[in-house]
Amino acid sequence: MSRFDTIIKNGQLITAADRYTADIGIKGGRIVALGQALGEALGEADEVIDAQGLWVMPGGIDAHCHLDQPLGDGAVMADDFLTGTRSAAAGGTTTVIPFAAQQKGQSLRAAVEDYHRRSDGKAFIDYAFHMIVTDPTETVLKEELPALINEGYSSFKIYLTYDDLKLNDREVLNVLAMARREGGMVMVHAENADCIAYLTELLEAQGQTSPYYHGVAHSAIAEREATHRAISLAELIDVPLLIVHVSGPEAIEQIRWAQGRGLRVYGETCPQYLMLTASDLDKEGFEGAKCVCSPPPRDKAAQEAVWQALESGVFQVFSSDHAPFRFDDPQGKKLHGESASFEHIPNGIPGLETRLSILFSEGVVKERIDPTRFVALTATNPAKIYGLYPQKGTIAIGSDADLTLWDPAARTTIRNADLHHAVDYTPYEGVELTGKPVLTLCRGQAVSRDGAFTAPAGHGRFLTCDKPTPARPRGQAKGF
Ligand code: DUC
Ligand code: ZN
Ligand code: ZN
Repeated sequence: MSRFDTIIKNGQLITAADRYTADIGIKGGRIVALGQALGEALGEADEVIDAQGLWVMPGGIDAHCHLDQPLGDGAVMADDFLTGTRSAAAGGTTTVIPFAAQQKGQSLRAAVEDYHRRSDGKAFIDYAFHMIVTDPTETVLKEELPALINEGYSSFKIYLTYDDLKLNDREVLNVLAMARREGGMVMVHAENADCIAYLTELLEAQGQTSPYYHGVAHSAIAEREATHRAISLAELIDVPLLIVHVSGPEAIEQIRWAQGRGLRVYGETCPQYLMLTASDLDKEGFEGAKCVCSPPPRDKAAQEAVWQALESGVFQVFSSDHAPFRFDDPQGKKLHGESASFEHIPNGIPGLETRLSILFSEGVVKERIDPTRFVALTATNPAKIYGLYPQKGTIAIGSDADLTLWDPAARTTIRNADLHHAVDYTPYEGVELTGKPVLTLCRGQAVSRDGAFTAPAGHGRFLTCDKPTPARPRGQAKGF
């Protein structure tokens, strides 16, 4: 029997901390050796991959994406676990964490069981679940959530907007207190529901209903207010919190303020806030619907603020928020027809496959962030924040051999026809990039090689998550 199943030779290894040239020995899906001149003796490995000239990074962890999530309004997500994880793998991602969403009135346990049925046997890469808590009843808070957190579903999202999802402040406090007791990580969608409803009513009364006005109704002030409120409620309870999909300077300032005061407040942003602006919602006819997401893309100055927050460490996580709706589809963006008001357009844009390449090209190649920070944002920090580290998110002995080999100089142009999701568009059509993932390995198995799939659907395994260390309270609160 060979000492290694696979050796990756001569690559430049990049982790969140280091950058050096070495060989990686893989056995049984794990990294078992790091060194120089591994596998020189004949027969030491079944397979040798020459990574000369390539960068070898931990496979990406996309900690915020939506796959086959049931929606109450008739809209249907285009990607399930098969097409979504296929697309993610082609883009260099080896773990995804989508959402098992509780419908109001539904038990959380039932939502998780349903989501297992939807994912079983379909994924190309590994996956864990966040939960979405919309109905924090006493049973949910006292029984279901504590049990689920202990079983490996250790993070969940709450919403401050959307009528069918939002919690009021008292409910948020109850949920935060439970997270503190049980060690769960809370993610917050921070937009003020009443501000959005007020502006929507005003705009619609004036006939301003095209997709562009989605961005007006979802004001950055509404995002700032909800971000500040979520942080204040978390401070009251003394529990860490992660603000997801932050779009611009107003919310960033709140997070920076909290971090400056020593609070454990984390932030996530996404490619759309680097690449798109409100003008992308202001295209001819219904075209702008392709970029309707919440919070919406803002302006160039906001993009710059998001870059600065990525560079300076205000953000820990860079996710896609892949929320896949087909454009030309009555179950997608055209659910209520092309002349429907913006408020009836399904929210979300696709991005699982393009997330890493965009940050690599725009961030690393253009020298806004260094490669180690790229790894931290896209793999190591999400692994730590969601309880998957060190099994996932790094290159270390004993870690899963989840690795992406990058050609840092390859030039590509994003074309939807070349992507592997089931959505009929990408908001980044025609964007030119430098740097390309050429080989993705999940637990040592090559899954995607130059756009071809080399592992079966079903290779991906469900992962349970530990209670994350970053979810531990500071220990300031009394009486909880
Ligand atoms: N929130 C998300 O997290 N994703 C898509 C749309 C939304 O509002
Ligand atoms: Zn959200
Ligand atoms: Zn989302």
